[in-house]
Amino acid sequence: MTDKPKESIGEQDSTDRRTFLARASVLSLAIPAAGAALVACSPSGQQPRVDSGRGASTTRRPGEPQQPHNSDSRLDSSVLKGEHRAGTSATGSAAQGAQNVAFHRWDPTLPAASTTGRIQLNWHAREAPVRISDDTVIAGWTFEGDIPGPIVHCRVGDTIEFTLTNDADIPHSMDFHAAQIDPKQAFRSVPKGQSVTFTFKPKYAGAYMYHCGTAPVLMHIGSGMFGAIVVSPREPLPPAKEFVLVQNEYYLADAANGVRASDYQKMLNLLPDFVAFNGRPSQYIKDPIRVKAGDRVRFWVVSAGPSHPCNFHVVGEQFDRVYIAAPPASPLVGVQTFSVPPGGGMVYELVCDVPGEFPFVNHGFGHGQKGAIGILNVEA
Ligand SMILES: [Cu+2]
Repeated sequence: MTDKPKESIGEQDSTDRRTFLARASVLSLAIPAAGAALVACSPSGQQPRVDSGRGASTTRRPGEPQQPHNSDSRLDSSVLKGEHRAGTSATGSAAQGAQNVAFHRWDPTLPAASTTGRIQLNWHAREAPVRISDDTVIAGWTFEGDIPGPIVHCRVGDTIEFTLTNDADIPHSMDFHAAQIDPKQAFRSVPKGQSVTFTFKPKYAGAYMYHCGTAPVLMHIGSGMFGAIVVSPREPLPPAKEFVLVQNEYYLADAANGVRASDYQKMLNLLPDFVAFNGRPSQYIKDPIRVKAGDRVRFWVVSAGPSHPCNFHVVGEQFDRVYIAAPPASPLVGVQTFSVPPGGGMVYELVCDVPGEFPFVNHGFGHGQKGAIGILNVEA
């Protein structure tokens, strides 16, 4: 990994387009799969080239520090072009019709796994406004029109046949963390109107992130292109009430025409406006997750980031099992709090011995206070 803290978080006030492009290239080169996705989305549609960084050209003004710059990044960084506000997600149709977008509670219930051993997914990358609370609509970049994207639930060894079609003006892609596959091909960016198809068989159980890997990845995840794929083991886990929680941060510009766009500079500065479970800050305070006393509860928790972990804790409870990797192997027993790193997923189990209202929180309370909090309501 190339670590460039000065360029990532140092100069906060620069809006210079050239500097942004150079930074975006630094980010993409720092992440091999993203770099591959970057070069694979050449406008000419030619064979993707290996992006080692060595062949990168440099575009800079006299006196500017030299940074790696890949000329193919023009397409990916088209977020900066056109009539929308530079460096934000207010592209294409992301902000259109926002006043008419209704709030809906994002259902955290884990859907049943496919019983056929085969799942076909035909998804679209779409720009769409998303209401994340009563008073906030964001200009979203989405999978299937919502944030997070749909939950996928399969079992180890199932076949996932996935197609992404890009309806948006700028390129997008899909990176499933549950796949072992050539990222240069499968996770490549596709321009508007085009599709990418790939097939994989998850090898390990767990809660896995998926996300758009198009450069700058920070911008694409930060604008809403992420979700969870839950891979259950072949041998079913003990019966439980199962829920999926995907944590993410929002970094938002001021409202324009009733919509707040995601702001790339704020993402670089790592200080979110909101942190949410399943895309909506504090939604499960207003409308709790309900179970019965005696139930075993299993949370499949993914931290989508883009930059912060989820320090998951349930007030008044203890986890009798935490699987930091593939369940049912090697559980941690008797855990109060355990952190899911950005880009990771873990499985938390508890038994609700007594009725009551149990807050589940990101115990990094700056994040809890910004919306990474909900209520588990245990009814008698
Ligand atoms: Cu994207």
